[in-house]
Amino acid sequence: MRTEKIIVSSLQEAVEELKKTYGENAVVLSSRVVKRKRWSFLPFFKTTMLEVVIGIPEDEGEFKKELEERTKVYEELERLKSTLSEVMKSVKNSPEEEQVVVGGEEGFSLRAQRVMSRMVYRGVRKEIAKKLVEEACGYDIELGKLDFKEDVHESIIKSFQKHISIEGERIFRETPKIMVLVGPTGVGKTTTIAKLCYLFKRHRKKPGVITLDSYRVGAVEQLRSYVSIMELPFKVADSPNEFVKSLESMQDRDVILVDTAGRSQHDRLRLSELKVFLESVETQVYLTVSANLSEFVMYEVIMQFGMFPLKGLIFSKLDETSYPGNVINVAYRTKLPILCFTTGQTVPDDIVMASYEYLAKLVLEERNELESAGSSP
Ligand SMILES: Nc1nc2c(ncn2[C@@H]2O[C@H](COP(=O)(O)OP(=O)(O)OP(=O)(O)O)[C@@H](O)[C@H]2O)c(=O)[nH]1
Ligand SMILES: [Mg+2]
Repeated sequence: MRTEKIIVSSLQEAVEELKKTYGENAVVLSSRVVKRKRWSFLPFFKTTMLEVVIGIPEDEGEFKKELEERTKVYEELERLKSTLSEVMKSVKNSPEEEQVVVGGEEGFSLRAQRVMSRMVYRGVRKEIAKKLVEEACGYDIELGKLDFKEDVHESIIKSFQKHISIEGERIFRETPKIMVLVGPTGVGKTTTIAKLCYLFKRHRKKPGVITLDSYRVGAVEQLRSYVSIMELPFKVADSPNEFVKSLESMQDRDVILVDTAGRSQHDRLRLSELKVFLESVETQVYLTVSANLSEFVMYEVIMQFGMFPLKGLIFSKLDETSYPGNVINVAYRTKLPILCFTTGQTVPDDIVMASYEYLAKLVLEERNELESAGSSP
């Protein structure tokens, strides 16, 4: 194809000129506005004209081929433009840190990659985030990639349901008879018991409380004051024998919550003492793990307290961690059910019974979005 430039006053004029001079197959390839002197005898007066590049086919077959190629290039450019605008949007909407975490997940849509990045940024391990997002996605034929088939939260929740076990609100329907809270020192066992008592009462259950912690100065008084406000029966048991007697005295209760003294996960002797208490009756043991620990230390705690038949996990001090994703990693790997989270020092408000919805919020939403969504149940 041969090209030529013509100067005309309008596109209409260009098309007419083109047909008249170069025949039916000539085409307009491009045009741009230029300032030109229309009448040479007027030295300064310039007017707006169009410079049009026209293509004149020399050979019909060649011309068609060239036209098709140009169309392909335009289509390619359009596609590139839309991908870029998707990239720009995702860059604009996500905090800077999130962009660097995951990259090169070629098989995933940008949206899926962004969700993965956000999860990793919140502390979920990359391989776990990838697995969870993969499960939440389906193959999108148009994109040629894995993408969410429905709402992102809904899809992630379905994926969590396959991999993470939750106890949560179920304890208010299928209430265990004796719930024992164990865990390292100062993780929040006693305050969690007070919070749980309040929730049981709200669900019209009758709780009672026994403490096995008479070691720490003030421990008994701390719990007694919470329990007396709620007008619940309360006993202190110093020996396995007393423990059994206290349990018997609370037979009318729907649930008995048992507080224990904090034990370091390294103190096997103290842990064994506690084991003697718990062997005397059938109990449901929940391990309280502080959410602000590193994932490694969480496993260490779970291993050492694994000498008890653990029924589930309570993650405390969620308000003190920037990496709630650790909770997902631990639940994903250990398959232990999550009972609840504690989110602050205030009794009874700062507790959230675990749910898949809350887990999804934890790793997908901004911290302030989560707080405004309410941390109480
Ligand atoms: N920030 C924050 N503090 C909490 C939370 N739960 C408990 N605490 C605080 O942690 C401290 C220890 O709480 P306790 O309930 O006494 O902990 P414990 O596990 O019973 O402690 P020991 O009986 O000594 O092993 C207290 O100051 C609580 O107010 C929580 O979810 N977030
Ligand atoms: Mg305590």
